[in-house]
Amino acid sequence: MFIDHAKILVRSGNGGNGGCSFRREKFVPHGGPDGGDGGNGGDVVVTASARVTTLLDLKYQRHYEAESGTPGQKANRHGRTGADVTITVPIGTVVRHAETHDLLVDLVTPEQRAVVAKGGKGGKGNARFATSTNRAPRTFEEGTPGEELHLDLELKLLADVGLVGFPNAGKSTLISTLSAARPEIADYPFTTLQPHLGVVPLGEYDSFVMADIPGLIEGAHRGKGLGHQFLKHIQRTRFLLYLIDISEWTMDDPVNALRVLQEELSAFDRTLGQRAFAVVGTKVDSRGNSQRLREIEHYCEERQMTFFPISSATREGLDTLRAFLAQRLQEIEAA
Ligand SMILES: Nc1nc2c(ncn2[C@@H]2O[C@H](COP(=O)(O)OP(=O)(O)OP(=O)(O)O)[C@@H](O)[C@H]2O)c(=O)[nH]1
Ligand SMILES: [Mg+2]
Repeated sequence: MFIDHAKILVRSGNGGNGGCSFRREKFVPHGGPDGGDGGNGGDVVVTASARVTTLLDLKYQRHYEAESGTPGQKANRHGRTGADVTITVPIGTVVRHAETHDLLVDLVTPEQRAVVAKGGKGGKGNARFATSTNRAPRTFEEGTPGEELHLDLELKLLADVGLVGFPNAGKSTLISTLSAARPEIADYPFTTLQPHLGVVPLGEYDSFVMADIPGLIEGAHRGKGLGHQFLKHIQRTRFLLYLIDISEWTMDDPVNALRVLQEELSAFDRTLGQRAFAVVGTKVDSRGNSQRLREIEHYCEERQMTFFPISSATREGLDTLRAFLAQRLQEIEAA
């Protein structure tokens, strides 16, 4: 199951108290202070891993507690440091303080890690308080307590190109033709119920990441269909493709489809509506209604929108589209 939001409670370990003891050896009547320092408490750490793709585990385990440090011991022995607890989350996870909503960390690279609750410090043992005038101090420090806080974690996928379209437009088919991603594909609406990422290879060394999200319909921002909850997963893309089904099997007016999609994106996030994009007419292997193709082509031409006719079935236009995306991403990066 794909879960992109979770709230958890974390607690770092307490610092151990400093020790308070005196040397007691046979034949040494007044031994000096020998209480060691307390151990530091363990931290709560979050780390991003490409092997994790959902926050589902955090729905099952909602409490995370690091170990406390142990107290300092006699004979100047330090207490043991408490073990950290590490929470592994998908890349693209944004961690916020649940109450203040302050951003704690945005984990955008693999293996990136951050301490979200610092362990308490161990206290000094009485051995550290000995001075020339006070050779037998009973003073020792207490360890400082760990922190406890509620965290709000939200996964916002990271991808270069986002696919947007009505249900059945051919989004999942396109990503599965260009990448190794294997989302479900079927001839009914709302086949895809969760976002999928696919790595599109470019030659031997280069690649970009494409995101397929569930289909959008008019009124998505008011909760129609699957709503617009999935749009957050293309919020961080640099380029969008609006996929418009131009085959004879749909009744949607292609120009209206494009308008509705753009409006839905703008209603969700104005900047998303202004993101760089191109329009893609899908399923051109079905030429039953070339009128539809001409309409959308003409509409795009008039508005200087880049348009690509493609067919994932025959691969027509796919190489051109991929090369265009590679080029545009490079330009966007350079800008
Ligand atoms: N003839 C033809 N059919 C296609 C093409 N691309 C997709 N289809 C068909 O169109 C239907 C819908 O394709 P999907 O890729 O599942 O569409 P989607 O946009 O991911 O749909 P949702 O996940 O429901 O939003 C499937 O039956 C596909 O086989 C194409 O290039 N040519
Ligand atoms: Mg799909």
